[in-house]
Amino acid sequence: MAAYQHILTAREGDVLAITLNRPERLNALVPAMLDEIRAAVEAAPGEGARAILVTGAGRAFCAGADLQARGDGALKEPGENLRAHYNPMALAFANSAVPIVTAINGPAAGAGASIALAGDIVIAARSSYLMLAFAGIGLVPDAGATWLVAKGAGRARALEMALLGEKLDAADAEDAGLVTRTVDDAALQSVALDYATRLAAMPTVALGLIRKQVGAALQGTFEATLEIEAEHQSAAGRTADFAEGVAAFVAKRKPVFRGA
Ligand code: T3D
Repeated sequence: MAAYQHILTAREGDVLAITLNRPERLNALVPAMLDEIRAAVEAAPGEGARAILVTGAGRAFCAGADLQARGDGALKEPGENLRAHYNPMALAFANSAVPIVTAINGPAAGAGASIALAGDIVIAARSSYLMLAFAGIGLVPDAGATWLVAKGAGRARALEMALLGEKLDAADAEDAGLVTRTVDDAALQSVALDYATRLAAMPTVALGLIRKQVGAALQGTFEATLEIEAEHQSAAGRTADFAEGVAAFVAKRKPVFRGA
């Protein structure tokens, strides 16, 4: 596994745990950190990980772009920065071959909210919140936040969150359909790891295809989705895990999926 400067990575069985690790700045994002997150997500399946778990070090999940670094004048103009660093990271999440669980342990603001909501399963600590903190500094939502919130919660909620930039607490985020489950703060990491571990023991190829086809369904027509389902079913049907799933069902035993 590569060594990183701004994130921590650790293996928990077949789960790759990624911890955003700039706690002194609430895990605010700098370009090198975005590149590291992308690299870790992209490398995970090749390194044998069958699920990814993302969380933050310290009291925050992530406070979005590092505004102090921008104050230093060290950064490119924002659009360029998005194309070079944020968008490749967002696409790495969207295109991951393995499922992603995010564990929101505290504030998830700006592009930090985008990362939090990029999980397939989003577990939020009761004290955590989401905040589209963009308009508050004269910017617009980015790193996928517009799409993720509008698709996840609908137009009215997306506009409210993006225009006003207020905090949305975990329980309200769950009600809005943005969060899978809200849990007590003390239980967050174990619940999130349980989900990731469960996903890592499932038929990985099928799960990767499910991620893709749900993404495609949110953008395509019913007819197009039917065709994608058929293509994906052919691919899933060729896996050893499908053979194992059927054999286990017939033998009335628990399947053991190998992820291929
Ligand atoms: O080119 C580009 O970069 C374009 C891309 C933009 C993407 C974006 O994400 S834009 C949105 C950027 N993020 C924000 O505007 C959020 C800024 N942070 C906050 O509003 C608040 O910190 C929070 C609501 C997230 C949390 O508030 P609170 O009261 O719990 O903490 P705090 O006291 O504000 O922050 C604690 C420390 O973290 C503090 O440092 P200090 O005073 O203890 O030395 C604060 O400056 C630092 N910090 C928090 N957020 C950031 C940050 N430092 C740099 N960048 C931050 N985003």
